[in-house]
Amino acid sequence: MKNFFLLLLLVIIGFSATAQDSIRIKNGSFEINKSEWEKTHEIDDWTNCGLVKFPNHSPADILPNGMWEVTQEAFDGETYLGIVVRDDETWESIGQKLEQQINKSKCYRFCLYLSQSSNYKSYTVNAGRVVNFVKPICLKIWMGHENCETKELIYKSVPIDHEEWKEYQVEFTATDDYDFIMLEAYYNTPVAKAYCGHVLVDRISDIRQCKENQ
Ligand SMILES: [Ca+2]
Repeated sequence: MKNFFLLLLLVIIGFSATAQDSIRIKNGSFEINKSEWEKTHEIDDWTNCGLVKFPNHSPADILPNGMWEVTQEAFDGETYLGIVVRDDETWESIGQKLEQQINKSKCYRFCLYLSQSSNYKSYTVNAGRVVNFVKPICLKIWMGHENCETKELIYKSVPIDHEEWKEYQVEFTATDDYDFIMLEAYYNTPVAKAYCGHVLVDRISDIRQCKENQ
């Protein structure tokens, strides 16, 4: 019986250590109640930072939703995130408060899945017509002290130009403690002229501290 309690104690300690090492991204698979989303266009657990910066533009999309001729299947679950850059120097982004703080000088890792749709058609005022938003763009990931703040860039993807979902690994060591994360669509810079493009995002894993030989 003594051994049983000792074993139980070790399991509890092990579980606690694992829990502390792992920071969950809330709704990292971008699943929604579709009828609610159609009414509010709010994404559960995320703030639409693009609307804060560019209030006259449309919000980030949960797809597929019957719009923009996007029919790509989700990598995980039913839906995923679609964020765009536009020809008028505006772009979409979303953010959330992390359940635990990211600590400075510690190495963290997580992964996510990215792809591009062959169609993402929307009207733009600048062009005066419907444009296919398919010029490849990058995904930037920021840390901040407040929601939607771009304090420290921890990741910038390559321009995403593939229709199949591919896993991308993020590894970072921040220079400060942070409570907020933000995902941002951005042009493949340097760029002479703003253009229309998009990136699709699905299944962001938990953020874990780096371990040797991992
Ligand atoms: Ca999903």
